[in-house]
Parts: sequence; structure tokens; C-alpha cells
Amino acid sequence: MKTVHSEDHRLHFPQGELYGGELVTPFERPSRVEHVLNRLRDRGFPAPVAPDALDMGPVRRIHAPDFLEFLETGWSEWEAAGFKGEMIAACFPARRMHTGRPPVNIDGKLAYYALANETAITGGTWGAAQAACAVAQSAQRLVAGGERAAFALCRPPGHHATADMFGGYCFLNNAAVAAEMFRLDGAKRVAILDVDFHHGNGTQDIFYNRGDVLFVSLHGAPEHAFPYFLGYADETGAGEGEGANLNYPMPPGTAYDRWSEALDHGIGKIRNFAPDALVISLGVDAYKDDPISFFKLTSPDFMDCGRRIAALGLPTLFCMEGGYAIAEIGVNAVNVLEGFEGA
Ligand code: FKS
Ligand code: ZN
Repeated sequence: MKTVHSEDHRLHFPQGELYGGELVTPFERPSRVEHVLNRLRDRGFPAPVAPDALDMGPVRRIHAPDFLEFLETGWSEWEAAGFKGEMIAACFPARRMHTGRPPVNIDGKLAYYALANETAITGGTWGAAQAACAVAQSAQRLVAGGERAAFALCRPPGHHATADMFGGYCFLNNAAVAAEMFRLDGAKRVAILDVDFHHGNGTQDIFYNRGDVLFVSLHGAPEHAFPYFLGYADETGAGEGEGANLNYPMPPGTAYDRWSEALDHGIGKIRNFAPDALVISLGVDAYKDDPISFFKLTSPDFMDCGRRIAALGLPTLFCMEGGYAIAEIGVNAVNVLEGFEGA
């Protein structure tokens, strides 16, 4: 399986993440990618290839023009306003304060487009987000061009990003853009399976009204886990998309016996949906020692997960999402790929 990777992910490395009332070094950091690359090399995977230039066409089909403009120009507006720190939202359009009008003031705009404030924007963020999305696009082209599977080593991740909000370490929804590209390439139906520990609220929201893209997510129950306000089992889609959204929220301490039951159930739903392509939002933060998550998957479990995904027999694009047990992120992510290839 080929990997697509860009060193431009390094452009995004904020110094601060607001966590428990402290500014800490972000959990989502560049070294995550180095560990995955090292493991790929050690396990004999082909050397990663660089992505082609980003095609903004598919990006514009997923994200709103004003949001893209904010990501592109926000940092210079922030600097021009005289702010000295990284861009961290300090307020939000909370309940009954939302009239849908983006403020002109950059501090207000930041609040408007942020869905959470652990995620800082820096001068390099837009470049890195574009590179991550280009990585997903190039890997998608490999699969659309006939490869059985490809690995998009995206960083920053994407599944929390909605059409017009960033947060949860995400800016552009890489998996959603790739899924849309499969549709543009002629796939009638596309399934997205999100195995990251966190609910893929952005991907869900983007496709919620669409019947051509099935979204299946396994994640920490929203009562207990970020993003807290979406991810319940009764969110099943709307309109044309009714029945094409499936959430499997699970409680603290969930281990592979229960998790894999949900996986099998979701895989069965994907099989019935009969998609032409499959996108995996591949987070490995369901790992037992992940510092910000509460599932109990082991490293061998990730290999079994890959095996079960392969049984669908679909052209498959893996898009990297989360995983914060840095020393083990390489083993866990590559285990999924090896389980898939060995099946
Ligand atoms: C608030 C905790 C906020 C943010 C967790 C973000 C998880 C990101 C991820 C992604 F795949 F996008 F990277 N924690 N007190 O792992 O889902
Ligand atoms: Zn996650």
C-alpha cells in the first residue's frame, strides 16, 4: 500500500493548547507523523510519495467560501489587530446568541468559526491544512486509479471540521473532501467509516442530508467525550440522508469485545449500502494508553480491525486522524494497514 505524505504538516505546530485551564504543548504535534513514518519504513512499506498541488474545486464543494477565506487571511488580520499570541477563540456564539452574521472584528470572526478553543491557529496553519488535504486528494487519486488501497498520512486531521467551523485540531475535512472526490470520479455511493475515538461531527454534519454518502462512526459517548454535543445513536440523518448516518457511542472502559461488535455491525451496514468506495477516518486514539481517550483497544486489536475492514473487499482510502500515545501511534496505525493487507 502506498502512503502519501507532505513535510508541510510541520508548518502547523502551535505552542499552546488550552487544556484543563493550562496552556500545554498540543497533544496533536508533528512528532506523531514521524512515528508513523518510522513504523511504515520498519515494516517494509514503500517510501511515501509527496502529494500533487491541492485542487480547491472539491474543497469548495465541502467548505463554505467565507470559512476558507477566514482560514487563509485570519492570521494576517490577527497580526494586524496587534495581537501577540496564537489565535485562540475566547468566546462563542452560544445558545440564542447566534444570528448567523460573521463579525468583522477578527476576534469575533475567530469565535464565529471556532467550534472549540483547544485548537490554535498560527501563521503556518493554513499551509499545513492545505497540505493535509492535498495528501488526502492524492491518495484518493491512487485508489480511484485502481489501487486496492492507499494511506493518506494527513496532519492536521480533519473529521471535526464542518463546512464552516474548525476545532478539535481540524481545519479542512480531509476525509469528506476525498469522499466527495470519489463521487466526482463516478462512484454512485461512498461509505465513510470513522474509527477515531472521537465522534466525527464534521463529517456527519457535512453529509447529514445526503443519501449518497454513508457515515458510520464508533466513538466515546458524547455525555463523556469531546465533541460532547453530537454523536448520539439517534442521529440517523435527515431528508435524503435519513438512515445514512450511524453512530455507535460507547462508554468509558470499552474494550475490543464490545468495540468490535459495533465495528461488525457498522461493517454490515456498509455492506448493505453497497458503496463503490470506502474512506476510513483512521484515528488510533481508541488505544488503551491514549492520554486523552477512554477506550481499551490493544495494539493487536488494531490489526484485527484492519482485517475486518478488508473483508468488505472495497477500494479503500485510509485518512489519518487522531492518536496521542505518541510512542505507539506508529505501531497502532500501521497495524491497521497490515491487518488490511494480510487479510
Ligand atoms: C476539551 C477537550 C478537547 C480535543 C480532542 C480533539 C480530538 C481530535 C481527534 C482528531 F482526529 F481530529 F485528531 N479535546 N476539554 O483525535 O478526533
Ligand atoms: Zn480522536
